[in-house]
Amino acid sequence: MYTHSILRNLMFHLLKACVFMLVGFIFNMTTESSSAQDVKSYTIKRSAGQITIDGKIDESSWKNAAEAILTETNSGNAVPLKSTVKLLWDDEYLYVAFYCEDPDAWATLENFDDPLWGEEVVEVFIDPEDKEHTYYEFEVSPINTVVDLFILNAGQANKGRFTGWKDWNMKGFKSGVYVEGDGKNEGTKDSYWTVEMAFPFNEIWTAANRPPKDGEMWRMNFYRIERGKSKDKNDDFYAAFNPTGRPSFHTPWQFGKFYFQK
Ligand SMILES: [Ca+2]
Ligand SMILES: [Ca+2]
Ligand SMILES: [Ca+2]
Repeated sequence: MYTHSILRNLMFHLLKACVFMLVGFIFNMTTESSSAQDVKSYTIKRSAGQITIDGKIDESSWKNAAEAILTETNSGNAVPLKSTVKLLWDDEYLYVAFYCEDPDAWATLENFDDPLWGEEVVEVFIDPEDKEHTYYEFEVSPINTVVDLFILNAGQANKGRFTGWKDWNMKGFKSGVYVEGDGKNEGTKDSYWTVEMAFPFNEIWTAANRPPKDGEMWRMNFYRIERGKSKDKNDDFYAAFNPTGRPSFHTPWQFGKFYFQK
């Protein structure tokens, strides 16, 4: 009898442990998949005519593109300076336009592939496959210096550990910047800077379709780094299309969902 009751107890505890493990597993699966479902989405409309990549967002097509407001990367709270992004596409290019309100835009780095993330910059991360492990990263400064990288990311289970291949360059990428003020020197009184970019679909090698099909979804995120004063980091901010929930841009499981509409 005694042995039986010990066995029964053991079985009961084993069963309880199994149930807890199963519930934990299901809960983890649910929270992981729900994080990808909760990200913001955006519908990319076709451009009606030519987009001139000069940094001026004055083509009539841009007026019909939805304006998405960037918020603080970690928290999703509002940022103190208006920061927005718009997208368009045609058969050849994906077009991106940023607006950055900025009382003092500045930049020192002038060479292609310089480490721009230490200064003021807008950034585009593109993951056409939606597998959350590889993506293209582009950065453009107020003086139109560009760095592009191909990123390999270990994923959410490995806390987004990543490495970047800077020697990868996208052929045919175009960018233009317009500054209402002076984008070079710090301490000058400026109003805003705007950026236009064109990404040739043919060079986005990991995309299933080039150009994308009607209704196709790509994971992407769009960021801005504002550095109030280069010597005083207190008024820096980091803004994102979809907040990443942590102080890092390299969070592909939190990239937004972008739908191409014909
Ligand atoms: Ca333009
Ligand atoms: Ca600034
Ligand atoms: Ca590069």
